[in-house]
Amino acid sequence: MEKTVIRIAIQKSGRLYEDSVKLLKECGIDLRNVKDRLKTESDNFPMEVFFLRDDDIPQYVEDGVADIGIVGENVLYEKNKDVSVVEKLGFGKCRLSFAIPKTDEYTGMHDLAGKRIATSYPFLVKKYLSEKNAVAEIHEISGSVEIAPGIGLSDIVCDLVSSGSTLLMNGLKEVETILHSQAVLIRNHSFNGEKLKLLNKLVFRINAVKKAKHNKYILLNAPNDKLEDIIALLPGMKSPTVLPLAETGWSSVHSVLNEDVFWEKIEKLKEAGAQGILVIPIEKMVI
Ligand code: PRT
Ligand code: ZN
Repeated sequence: MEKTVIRIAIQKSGRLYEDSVKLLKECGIDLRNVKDRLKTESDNFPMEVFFLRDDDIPQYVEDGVADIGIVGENVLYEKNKDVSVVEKLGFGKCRLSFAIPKTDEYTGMHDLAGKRIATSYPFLVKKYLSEKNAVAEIHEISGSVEIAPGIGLSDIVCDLVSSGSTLLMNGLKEVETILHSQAVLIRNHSFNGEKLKLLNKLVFRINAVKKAKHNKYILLNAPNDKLEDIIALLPGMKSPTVLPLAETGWSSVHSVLNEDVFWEKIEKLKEAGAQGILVIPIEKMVI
């Protein structure tokens, strides 16, 4: 019987490529000979990897040429293919926004009425305009959208923004966001059985990697008379680990802290008498 493999489509080169390969690696999936290949496989996980243009990934996954794929939500929703999102991946973050010349005034969507909008996302722009009952002329262009107003091709652009410096350099300002986007794992609808088990295995590993990134391992020394206050500040995975130090009257406390509350907790721990605080990144976290 042929061995079941799961086929994943990722971007061949570009902004999502490195993070996609890194995520697979962090999930313990080593890829053979990645450079300049259209397709490769893993030696230690039943997976084949196709390297494609990001725009083609939703179609390949819908057709079942690939079982799963990693793509930006911006591309996924623009292509509007029949696939589902399995997991948000936390990288490739950006937003799709309208931008206008920086000297123009903007009071709301009605200011866009009757204007010419240059974009690589005609489907999403059209949908947004119709939701807002606004009518404008859409000019689809495939790249360098931000130069369109400067050369008289359009009045407005709708393009991806991350730092905002591209807009700034082209004399534009962001006025309204229509989509917040990040890379997502998508899947074809129609597989199950062994292949679904492989997908679940991958998702389990992705979650362990994601959780680890949001948490830090913390070690600290505490005088025993302050132990109670310090432990109250620390959640741990169940509860903190407390070990006696060689020096009498002192203990070592180990715990896991979420990065959202990290700095605030560190300050409180110091105030409560903690010393020698060490913070260590966690590689994987399975609860
Ligand atoms: O060749 P292929 O078709 O695969 O790649 P591509 O050129 O279409 O895409 P690529 O590699 O540029 O981007 C892949 C994905 O990365 C996008 O679909 C988004 O999901 C995500 N992403 C995240 C971004 C950005 N951030 C981003 N800033 N994609 C593009 N940009 C561009 C934007 O278009 C604009 O030109 O960066 C510029 C703005 O950046 P700031 O930082 O100046 O605001
Ligand atoms: Zn593309």
